[in-house]
Amino acid sequence: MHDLTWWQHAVIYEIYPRSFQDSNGDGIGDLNGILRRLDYLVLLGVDAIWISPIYPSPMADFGYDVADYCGIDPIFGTMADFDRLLAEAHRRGLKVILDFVPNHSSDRHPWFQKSRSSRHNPKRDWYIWRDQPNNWLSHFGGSAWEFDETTGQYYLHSFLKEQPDLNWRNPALKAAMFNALRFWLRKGVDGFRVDVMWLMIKDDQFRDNPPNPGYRLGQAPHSHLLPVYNSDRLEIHGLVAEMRAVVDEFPDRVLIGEIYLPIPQLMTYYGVDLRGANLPFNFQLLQCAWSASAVAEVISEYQQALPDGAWPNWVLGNHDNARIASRIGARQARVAAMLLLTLPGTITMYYGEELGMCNVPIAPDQVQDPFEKNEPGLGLGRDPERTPMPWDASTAGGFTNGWPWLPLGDEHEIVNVAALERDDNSILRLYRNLIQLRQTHPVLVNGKLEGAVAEQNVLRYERTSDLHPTNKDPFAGTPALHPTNKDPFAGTPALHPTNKDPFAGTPARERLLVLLNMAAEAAQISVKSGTVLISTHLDREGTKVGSQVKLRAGEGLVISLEQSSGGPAVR
Ligand code: TEU
Ligand code: CA
Repeated sequence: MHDLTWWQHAVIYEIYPRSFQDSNGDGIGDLNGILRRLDYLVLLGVDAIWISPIYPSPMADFGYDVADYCGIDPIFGTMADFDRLLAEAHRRGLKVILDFVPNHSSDRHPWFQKSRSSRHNPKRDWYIWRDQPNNWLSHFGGSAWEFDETTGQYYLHSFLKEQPDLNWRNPALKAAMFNALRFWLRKGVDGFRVDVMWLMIKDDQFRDNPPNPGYRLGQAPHSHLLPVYNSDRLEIHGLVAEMRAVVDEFPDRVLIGEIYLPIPQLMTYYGVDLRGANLPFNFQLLQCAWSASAVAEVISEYQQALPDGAWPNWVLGNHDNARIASRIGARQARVAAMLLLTLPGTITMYYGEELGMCNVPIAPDQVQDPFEKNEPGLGLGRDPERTPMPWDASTAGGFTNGWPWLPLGDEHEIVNVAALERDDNSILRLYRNLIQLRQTHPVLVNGKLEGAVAEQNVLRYERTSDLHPTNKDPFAGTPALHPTNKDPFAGTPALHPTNKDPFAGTPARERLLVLLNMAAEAAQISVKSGTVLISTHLDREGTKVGSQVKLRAGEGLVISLEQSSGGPAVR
């Protein structure tokens, strides 16, 4: 994988900092807590951590309301703590990605304080003020407009009223935000996950949104309208390209966009000539039904829509969505792990997924999430997937010496890091082995994906190294590489002088078959002969399979297929 940039072959691990590890007994996770757990992450095998916002914040939306884009909230620690965490992560070969929240600030941000103070304040236009509201809705319920007495106008807030939207059409605001990016990039931060990238620019005429004929009861209230005029506006792409250019002022950084849009629109965020986001987050697996045919369709659709040269990525969970083990059950969570870690491109996982962690039920008097407080009882609240990481079986799970800000689930007595580390068959072991497999078989990262078909309820695809998924064939026109030759270019005229060999140390041509039984019954599948590299059950490694393979209920296999007769394949 030597010719790939680090983020292309990375497994990114999202840390919700309030819930990962508390170091000072206040019941809230912090930077020194993350520091303490870096070695756990190294052992797990991930390449990068993305930390949800740690900036100074009144915490109306737990950090997604930023009051200073260049600071650290005391709840999480100090700037010195951050610098130490960054250095210690880098020392261990871990990259650090920060969350950037450009669509809105906190209403306590000094910019907004000035903006709301007078219609003539120079910061007035850094936010979006109107004499009259239109019909736009807040994602967290109610109108997206709030009347402000002082100056007698309404300001826009796509989320809480404590999160006024910034006006990205204002050049001074834009410059200030780009300088905030540079502040962190200069420190050595490896990239950003950009919050609600597709919402940053709104219609300049503030036209009303049309009603959504597809709205169904129980859906989030803002789905009453189609977000035609306040999301995914054409001008966003120029802005994303500018943001990318700022990130590209520094070598080897990554720009990731949080974008909830259907595949065709999502793909436009790679930008003209791929100068947009390096990775527009692909949330397909969060949203599709859990059946072999549905997942096969999503994989094919995503692959086909990927622009030439665009790097794919897959996400299995995040702090806004129900945990995968709760969505599909403990057994299928292992299948999901194998799916995730055998798909092409960059992988993002959410803390606790490696434990098969479930949503934790939150009693009404324990609710923290403002979304649940605004729209109670619809099941929209996000506290259940944000509960503390269970490190051991003790009362507070080793997360804190104090009282955890959200409860740990009862199951944490069994489902915790210490217990799963002792169990050779645990999902934690499965995650470690799959991540390792991905590292030792680069074909899983950048090989071609063929198939993606459903046979009964078994999802089947192959990962093959004969063709690069995006660059066509990296070796086209070069002599066949010998599988045992460590340096494929030794003794040959200079080949691809700028490209290192992505498959060095692995056979020249690999064919891995992935079979994922997404049903609760066993299944029998016809295959070519090969050797099992890994089973979700962790008990068949190295066994040979012939013309038929039996998959147990909820079993997934990665099989290394034997090459067709005549020895190593010649391209
Ligand atoms: O979420 C954006 C987003 O789309 C939310 O509306 C999401 O759908 C919601 O959480 C319901 O599931 C981002 C952040 O990830 C989220 O945590 C923030 O609350 C939100 O932006 C505002 O910054
Ligand atoms: Ca703390």
